[in-house]
Amino acid sequence: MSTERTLTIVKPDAVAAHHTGAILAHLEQAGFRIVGLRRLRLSREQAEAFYAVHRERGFYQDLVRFMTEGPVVPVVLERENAVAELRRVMGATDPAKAEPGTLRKMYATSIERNAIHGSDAAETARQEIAFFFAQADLL
Ligand code: 3AN
Repeated sequence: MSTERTLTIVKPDAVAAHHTGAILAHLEQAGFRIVGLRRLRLSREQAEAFYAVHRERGFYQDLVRFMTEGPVVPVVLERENAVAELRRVMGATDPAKAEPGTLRKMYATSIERNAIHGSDAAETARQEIAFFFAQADLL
């Protein structure tokens, strides 16, 4: 398995709770290299576009409201098998179902306010990285 990149976002709940540093430290200790990092507040249009795949789901508008309520920290991560490894370290979408020691078990408070995003496949990762970062900013 060769080196791969994926996108994580420290979500507004975890940023507001001052968990950004702990989450990034956990990811670095899990073998990820940080190759791009920003801090920004998503506009409604940006959040709708980022989550367009969930447009038809009942939770879509709530999700957009949550993701725009405060700053987020999008981060590009690199390691072998990065997409799958991030999903493993993050834990299940619903923190009640997340394994002990996973980031969502530690920091999520509900299925919506679940602390961290992780790309779900290599192609999604490419699109999501391009959503936030210019190639020249990934070092
Ligand atoms: P994941 O973030 O684990 O890939 P997705 O892609 O199914 O999960 O969902 C994207 C985001 O939508 C989740 N991180 C969560 O914030 C929200 N979400 C997913 N399912 C629900 C649900 N049943 N109710 C409320 N919010 C949800």
